[in-house]
Amino acid sequence: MTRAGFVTFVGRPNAGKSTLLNRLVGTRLAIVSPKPQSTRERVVGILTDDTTQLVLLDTPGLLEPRYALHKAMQYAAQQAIADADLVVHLVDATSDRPEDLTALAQLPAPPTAPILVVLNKVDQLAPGRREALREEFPDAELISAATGEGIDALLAAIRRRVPESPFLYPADDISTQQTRFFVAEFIREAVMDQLEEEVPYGVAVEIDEFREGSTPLYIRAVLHVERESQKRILIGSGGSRIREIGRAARERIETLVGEPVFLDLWVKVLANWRRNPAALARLGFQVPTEESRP
Ligand SMILES: Nc1nc2c(ncn2[C@@H]2O[C@H](COP(=O)(O)OP(=O)(O)OP(=O)(O)O)[C@@H](O)[C@H]2O)c(=O)[nH]1
Ligand SMILES: [Mg+2]
Repeated sequence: MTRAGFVTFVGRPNAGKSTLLNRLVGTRLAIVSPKPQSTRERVVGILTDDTTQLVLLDTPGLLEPRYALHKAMQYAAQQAIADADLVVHLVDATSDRPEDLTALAQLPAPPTAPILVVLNKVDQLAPGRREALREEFPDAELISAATGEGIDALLAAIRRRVPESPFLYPADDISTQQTRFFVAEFIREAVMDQLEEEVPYGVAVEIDEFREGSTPLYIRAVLHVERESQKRILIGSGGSRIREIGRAARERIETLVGEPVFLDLWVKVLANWRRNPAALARLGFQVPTEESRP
Protein backbone atom coordinates (compact mmCIF):
# COMPACT_ATOMS: atom_id res chain seq x y z
CA MET A 1 0.00 0.00 0.00
CA THR A 2 1.30 3.45 -0.91
CA ARG A 3 0.81 6.74 0.87
CA ALA A 4 0.11 10.14 -0.69
CA GLY A 5 -1.12 13.50 0.51
CA PHE A 6 -0.94 17.27 0.55
CA VAL A 7 1.57 18.78 2.94
CA THR A 8 1.18 22.53 3.42
CA PHE A 9 4.06 24.71 4.65
CA VAL A 10 2.88 27.78 6.55
CA GLY A 11 4.48 30.32 8.84
CA ARG A 12 5.50 33.91 9.18
CA PRO A 13 7.27 35.66 6.28
CA ASN A 14 10.94 34.67 5.97
CA ALA A 15 10.63 31.49 8.09
CA GLY A 16 12.23 29.48 5.25
CA LYS A 17 9.17 27.77 3.71
CA SER A 18 10.35 28.17 0.12
CA THR A 19 13.89 27.11 1.02
CA LEU A 20 12.42 23.95 2.59
CA LEU A 21 10.31 23.20 -0.49
CA ASN A 22 13.37 23.50 -2.73
CA ARG A 23 15.47 21.40 -0.38
CA LEU A 24 12.91 18.56 -0.35
CA VAL A 25 12.17 18.58 -4.09
CA GLY A 26 15.88 18.96 -4.86
CA THR A 27 15.22 21.69 -7.45
CA ARG A 28 15.08 25.47 -7.14
CA LEU A 29 11.35 25.77 -7.85
CA ALA A 30 10.21 28.39 -5.35
CA ILE A 31 11.82 31.80 -5.15
CA VAL A 32 13.82 32.56 -2.02
CA SER A 33 14.90 35.94 -0.71
CA PRO A 34 16.29 37.48 2.46
CA LYS A 35 13.48 40.03 2.00
CA PRO A 36 10.14 39.01 3.54
CA GLN A 37 6.96 38.41 1.54
CA SER A 38 8.73 36.88 -1.44
CA THR A 39 6.08 34.19 -2.01
CA ARG A 40 2.71 35.58 -3.15
CA GLU A 41 0.90 32.47 -4.37
CA ARG A 42 0.80 28.75 -3.69
CA VAL A 43 3.84 26.93 -5.12
CA VAL A 44 3.50 23.19 -5.64
CA GLY A 45 6.42 20.75 -5.45
CA ILE A 46 6.10 16.97 -5.65
CA LEU A 47 8.41 14.46 -4.00
CA THR A 48 7.85 10.79 -4.80
CA ASP A 49 9.76 7.72 -3.63
CA ASP A 50 8.85 4.01 -3.94
CA THR A 51 6.08 4.12 -1.36
CA THR A 52 5.09 7.73 -0.68
CA GLN A 53 4.12 10.78 -2.73
CA LEU A 54 4.22 14.14 -0.98
CA VAL A 55 2.50 17.03 -2.70
CA LEU A 56 4.17 20.00 -0.99
CA LEU A 57 2.36 23.34 -0.93
CA ASP A 58 4.51 26.40 -0.23
CA THR A 59 2.45 29.44 0.78
CA PRO A 60 2.83 33.20 1.32
CA GLY A 61 4.04 34.21 4.79
CA LEU A 62 1.26 34.91 7.28
CA LEU A 63 0.82 38.56 8.17
CA GLU A 64 -1.83 41.11 9.10
CA PRO A 65 -3.25 42.12 5.68
CA ARG A 66 -2.81 45.82 4.92
CA TYR A 67 -4.09 45.90 1.32
CA ALA A 68 -5.83 43.74 -1.28
CA LEU A 69 -2.69 41.84 -2.39
CA HIS A 70 -2.04 40.89 1.25
CA LYS A 71 -5.62 39.62 1.51
CA ALA A 72 -5.09 37.46 -1.57
CA MET A 73 -1.81 36.16 -0.07
CA GLN A 74 -3.47 35.32 3.24
CA TYR A 75 -6.35 33.64 1.40
CA ALA A 76 -3.89 31.49 -0.59
CA ALA A 77 -2.35 30.29 2.69
CA GLN A 78 -5.76 29.65 4.25
CA GLN A 79 -6.89 27.62 1.25
CA ALA A 80 -3.70 25.56 1.26
CA ILE A 81 -4.29 24.84 4.97
CA ALA A 82 -7.84 23.70 4.12
CA ASP A 83 -6.45 21.42 1.37
CA ALA A 84 -3.80 19.86 3.63
CA ASP A 85 -3.53 16.32 4.92
CA LEU A 86 -0.73 17.64 7.13
CA VAL A 87 0.20 21.22 8.03
CA VAL A 88 3.87 21.94 8.61
CA HIS A 89 4.10 25.10 10.71
CA LEU A 90 7.56 26.46 10.09
CA VAL A 91 9.08 28.81 12.67
CA ASP A 92 12.31 30.80 12.39
CA ALA A 93 13.91 29.62 15.62
CA THR A 94 16.41 32.49 15.58
CA SER A 95 13.67 35.11 15.97
CA ASP A 96 10.28 33.56 16.78
CA ARG A 97 8.58 31.00 18.99
CA PRO A 98 5.85 28.53 18.02
CA GLU A 99 2.47 30.23 18.28
CA ASP A 100 -1.18 29.46 17.71
CA LEU A 101 -1.69 28.88 13.99
CA THR A 102 -5.44 29.51 14.04
CA ALA A 103 -4.83 33.06 15.27
CA LEU A 104 -1.74 33.64 13.13
CA ALA A 105 -3.56 32.58 9.92
CA GLN A 106 -6.78 34.28 11.07
CA LEU A 107 -8.74 31.05 10.56
CA PRO A 108 -12.36 30.82 11.70
CA ALA A 109 -11.66 27.39 13.23
CA PRO A 110 -8.55 25.28 13.88
CA PRO A 111 -7.27 23.32 10.85
CA THR A 112 -8.73 19.82 10.53
CA ALA A 113 -5.34 18.42 9.44
CA PRO A 114 -2.72 17.62 12.08
CA ILE A 115 -0.05 20.28 12.62
CA LEU A 116 3.65 19.48 12.81
CA VAL A 117 5.73 22.28 14.32
CA VAL A 118 9.15 22.64 12.70
CA LEU A 119 11.84 24.94 14.08
CA ASN A 120 14.08 26.15 11.25
CA LYS A 121 17.49 27.85 10.96
CA VAL A 122 19.03 25.82 13.80
CA ASP A 123 22.38 26.23 12.02
CA GLN A 124 22.35 29.73 13.53
CA LEU A 125 21.80 28.54 17.11
CA ALA A 126 24.39 27.70 19.76
CA PRO A 127 24.28 24.04 20.87
CA GLY A 128 22.89 25.00 24.29
CA ARG A 129 20.03 26.88 22.69
CA ARG A 130 19.12 23.87 20.54
CA GLU A 131 19.01 21.62 23.57
CA ALA A 132 16.76 24.07 25.39
CA LEU A 133 14.38 24.14 22.42
CA ARG A 134 14.35 20.33 22.20
CA GLU A 135 13.35 20.16 25.85
CA GLU A 136 10.75 22.89 25.62
CA PHE A 137 9.16 21.60 22.37
CA PRO A 138 9.65 17.80 22.42
CA ASP A 139 7.15 17.26 19.55
CA ALA A 140 8.82 19.75 17.23
CA GLU A 141 11.36 18.86 14.54
CA LEU A 142 14.55 20.95 14.54
CA ILE A 143 15.98 21.56 11.08
CA SER A 144 18.09 23.75 8.88
CA ALA A 145 16.48 24.06 5.46
CA ALA A 146 19.68 25.83 4.37
CA THR A 147 22.20 23.13 5.36
CA GLY A 148 19.96 20.04 5.26
CA GLU A 149 20.43 19.23 8.93
CA GLY A 150 17.43 17.35 10.40
CA ILE A 151 15.80 16.95 6.99
CA ASP A 152 15.82 13.12 6.95
CA ALA A 153 14.10 13.00 10.34
CA LEU A 154 11.59 15.60 9.18
CA LEU A 155 10.82 13.63 6.02
CA ALA A 156 10.27 10.47 8.05
CA ALA A 157 7.92 12.37 10.39
CA ILE A 158 5.98 13.77 7.42
CA ARG A 159 5.74 10.42 5.61
CA ARG A 160 4.33 8.74 8.72
CA ARG A 161 1.53 11.32 8.85
CA VAL A 162 0.18 11.23 5.27
CA PRO A 163 -2.73 8.88 4.56
CA GLU A 164 -2.68 5.58 2.70
CA SER A 165 -3.61 6.43 -0.87
CA PRO A 166 -2.65 5.73 -4.46
CA PHE A 167 -0.26 8.32 -5.93
CA LEU A 168 -2.06 11.50 -7.00
CA TYR A 169 0.33 12.49 -9.83
CA PRO A 170 2.79 10.69 -12.14
CA ALA A 171 5.84 9.61 -10.13
CA ASP A 172 8.35 11.77 -12.04
CA ASP A 173 6.38 15.03 -11.95
CA ILE A 174 8.01 17.68 -9.75
CA SER A 175 5.16 20.22 -9.88
CA THR A 176 1.61 20.69 -11.10
CA GLN A 177 2.32 24.24 -12.23
CA GLN A 178 3.20 25.30 -15.74
CA THR A 179 6.66 26.47 -16.78
CA ARG A 180 5.29 29.97 -17.45
CA PHE A 181 4.41 30.33 -13.74
CA PHE A 182 8.00 29.59 -12.75
CA VAL A 183 9.33 31.90 -15.49
CA ALA A 184 7.30 34.80 -14.02
CA GLU A 185 8.53 33.92 -10.53
CA PHE A 186 12.20 33.77 -11.57
CA ILE A 187 11.90 37.23 -13.12
CA ARG A 188 10.41 38.50 -9.86
CA GLU A 189 13.23 36.82 -7.93
CA ALA A 190 15.81 38.71 -10.00
CA VAL A 191 13.92 41.94 -9.22
CA MET A 192 13.96 41.10 -5.50
CA ASP A 193 17.69 40.37 -5.64
CA GLN A 194 18.62 43.55 -7.46
CA LEU A 195 16.30 46.26 -6.14
CA GLU A 196 15.76 47.58 -2.64
CA GLU A 197 13.00 48.86 -0.39
CA GLU A 198 9.53 49.29 -1.87
CA VAL A 199 10.31 48.68 -5.56
CA PRO A 200 10.31 44.83 -5.58
CA TYR A 201 6.99 44.83 -3.75
CA GLY A 202 5.47 47.03 -6.45
CA VAL A 203 6.39 44.62 -9.27
CA ALA A 204 4.08 41.96 -10.73
CA VAL A 205 5.17 39.84 -13.68
CA GLU A 206 2.83 38.72 -16.43
CA ILE A 207 3.89 36.35 -19.24
CA ASP A 208 2.55 37.83 -22.47
CA GLU A 209 3.89 35.29 -24.92
CA PHE A 210 5.56 31.89 -24.58
CA ARG A 211 6.40 30.69 -28.07
CA GLU A 212 6.67 26.89 -27.87
CA GLY A 213 8.87 25.32 -30.53
CA SER A 214 10.88 28.46 -31.31
CA THR A 215 14.68 28.33 -31.01
CA PRO A 216 15.72 30.01 -28.82
CA LEU A 217 12.51 29.73 -26.82
CA TYR A 218 10.93 33.21 -27.09
CA ILE A 219 9.31 34.56 -23.91
CA ARG A 220 7.86 38.05 -23.61
CA ALA A 221 7.01 39.27 -20.12
CA VAL A 222 5.56 42.49 -18.77
CA LEU A 223 6.76 43.83 -15.43
CA HIS A 224 3.89 45.86 -14.02
CA VAL A 225 4.83 48.62 -11.58
CA GLU A 226 2.62 50.96 -9.62
CA ARG A 227 4.15 54.32 -10.56
CA GLU A 228 6.27 56.08 -13.20
CA SER A 229 9.07 56.53 -10.64
CA GLN A 230 9.30 52.75 -10.18
CA LYS A 231 9.38 52.29 -13.94
CA ARG A 232 12.42 54.56 -14.19
CA ILE A 233 14.23 52.64 -11.42
CA LEU A 234 13.41 49.27 -12.97
CA ILE A 235 14.66 50.29 -16.41
CA GLY A 236 17.78 52.02 -15.03
CA SER A 237 20.05 54.39 -16.89
CA GLY A 238 20.12 53.47 -20.56
CA GLY A 239 18.20 50.26 -19.76
CA SER A 240 21.08 48.86 -17.68
CA ARG A 241 18.97 47.59 -14.78
CA ILE A 242 16.31 45.80 -16.80
CA ARG A 243 19.07 44.18 -18.91
CA GLU A 244 20.76 42.90 -15.75
CA ILE A 245 17.43 41.57 -14.39
CA GLY A 246 16.78 39.83 -17.71
CA ARG A 247 20.23 38.26 -17.73
CA ALA A 248 19.89 36.85 -14.20
CA ALA A 249 16.35 35.57 -14.81
CA ARG A 250 17.26 34.03 -18.17
CA GLU A 251 20.00 31.90 -16.58
CA ARG A 252 17.54 30.37 -14.13
CA ILE A 253 14.87 29.87 -16.79
CA GLU A 254 17.37 28.13 -19.09
CA THR A 255 18.31 25.77 -16.25
CA LEU A 256 14.64 24.90 -15.75
CA VAL A 257 13.66 24.42 -19.41
CA GLY A 258 17.01 23.01 -20.56
CA GLU A 259 17.25 25.11 -23.72
CA PRO A 260 18.33 28.60 -24.80
CA VAL A 261 15.84 31.36 -24.06
CA PHE A 262 15.26 34.81 -25.54
CA LEU A 263 13.68 36.83 -22.75
CA ASP A 264 11.96 40.02 -23.89
CA LEU A 265 11.08 42.23 -20.90
CA TRP A 266 8.74 45.24 -20.92
CA VAL A 267 7.90 47.60 -18.06
CA LYS A 268 4.43 49.11 -17.75
CA VAL A 269 2.55 51.11 -15.14
CA LEU A 270 -0.59 49.47 -13.77
CA ALA A 271 -1.52 52.18 -11.26
CA ASN A 272 -1.74 50.95 -7.65
CA TRP A 273 -2.31 47.35 -8.73
CA ARG A 274 -1.67 45.99 -5.21
CA ARG A 275 -4.75 47.77 -3.89
CA ASN A 276 -6.96 47.27 -6.91
CA PRO A 277 -9.05 44.07 -6.92
CA ALA A 278 -9.70 44.26 -10.67
CA ALA A 279 -5.98 44.59 -11.45
CA LEU A 280 -5.19 41.75 -9.02
CA ALA A 281 -7.77 39.49 -10.66
CA ARG A 282 -6.26 40.24 -14.06
CA LEU A 283 -2.84 39.25 -12.67
CA GLY A 284 -4.30 35.93 -11.53
CA PHE A 285 -4.74 36.62 -7.81
CA GLN A 286 -7.85 35.44 -6.03
CA VAL A 287 -9.05 38.22 -3.76
CA PRO A 288 -11.55 36.77 -1.28
CA THR A 289 -15.03 38.17 -1.03
CA GLU A 290 -16.84 37.89 2.30
CA GLU A 291 -18.71 34.76 1.06
CA SER A 292 -15.58 32.96 -0.17
CA ARG A 293 -13.73 33.26 3.14
CA PRO A 294 -13.06 29.87 4.73
N1 LIG B 1 20.67 30.42 8.21
C1 LIG B 1 19.58 29.94 7.64
N2 LIG B 1 18.90 30.69 6.76
C2 LIG B 1 17.80 30.17 6.19
C3 LIG B 1 17.36 28.86 6.47
N3 LIG B 1 16.23 28.63 5.76
C4 LIG B 1 15.99 29.76 5.05
N4 LIG B 1 16.94 30.69 5.30
C5 LIG B 1 17.03 32.04 4.74
O1 LIG B 1 15.91 32.79 5.19
C6 LIG B 1 15.50 33.72 4.18
C7 LIG B 1 14.03 33.49 3.86
O2 LIG B 1 13.88 32.24 3.24
P1 LIG B 1 12.60 31.91 2.35
O3 LIG B 1 12.66 30.46 2.02
O4 LIG B 1 12.47 32.88 1.24
O5 LIG B 1 11.46 32.17 3.44
P2 LIG B 1 9.87 32.07 3.24
O6 LIG B 1 9.32 31.52 4.49
O7 LIG B 1 9.54 31.34 1.98
O8 LIG B 1 9.48 33.61 3.12
P3 LIG B 1 8.16 34.27 2.45
O9 LIG B 1 7.94 33.68 1.11
O10 LIG B 1 8.51 35.72 2.38
O11 LIG B 1 7.05 34.02 3.42
C8 LIG B 1 16.41 33.49 2.99
O12 LIG B 1 17.44 34.42 3.04
C9 LIG B 1 16.93 32.07 3.23
O13 LIG B 1 18.19 31.85 2.64
C10 LIG B 1 18.12 28.07 7.40
O14 LIG B 1 17.83 26.92 7.71
N5 LIG B 1 19.21 28.67 7.93
MG1 LIG C 1 8.51 31.92 0.36
